Amino acid sequence: MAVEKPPKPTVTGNRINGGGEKVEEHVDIVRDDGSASSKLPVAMVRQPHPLEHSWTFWFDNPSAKSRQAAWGSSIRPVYTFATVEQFWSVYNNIHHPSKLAVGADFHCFKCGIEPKWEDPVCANGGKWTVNFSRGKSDACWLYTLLAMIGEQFDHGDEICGAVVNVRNRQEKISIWTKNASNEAAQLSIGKQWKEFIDYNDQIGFIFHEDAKKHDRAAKNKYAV
Ligand code: MGP
Repeated sequence: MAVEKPPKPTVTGNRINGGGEKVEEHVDIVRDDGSASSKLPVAMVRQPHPLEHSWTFWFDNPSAKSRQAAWGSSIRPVYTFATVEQFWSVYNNIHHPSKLAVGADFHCFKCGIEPKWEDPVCANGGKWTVNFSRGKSDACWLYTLLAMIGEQFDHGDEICGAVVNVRNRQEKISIWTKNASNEAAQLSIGKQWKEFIDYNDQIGFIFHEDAKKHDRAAKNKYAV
């Protein structure tokens, strides 16, 4: 008499069939070093991954800027994202700083905070700035965004957002913070930022209050 064999477990693609029972799709999770993997249900991996905060990209159109009566009247919110997936869907479909027109300002600020000195959350703040020659800031811009939205800063609550200013000969990336007088928090942010973007030269921190009063003559209050 022929004996029926028990169903044999099989792995087909990423569908694990234990033999007869309900099939659940899994994906392999491989460690950084490529070693042993574990498995997570596909449904779990496909869930959107929420960020700690929602963030808004803002763009200032340089052609409108030259005609504008007041600074800031042409800054526009472009897109607000709240998940990792939404971030990449935008980032992968927009120009990076090297491709933006001279004069453009591109901002990524926590949702609800306008990228202006006048915003009440920014009013007592300041900014750290790193300068690059034209076309050289793309990688730093991405690493800065990832560090911010990924909550890598110990004093992340202090951060309003970041901006890249595209100018004739240079691109400047700045991180705007809330309480410029909180020296310890500002120094921590400046030091960590340099590590995240692998930047070794000194960077300076300007209070918005000083920028308002002295424009380009405003002096750094902190340096790291
Ligand atoms: P900027 O564009 O931040 O600096 O500010 P940049 O790139 O060194 O200067 P540019 O002339 O090469 O573009 C330029 C000027 O814009 C400032 O001196 C202010 O007059 C004005 N400005 C900039 N910001 C960020 C603000 C702001 O938040 N509010 C107001 N009212 N004016 C601002």
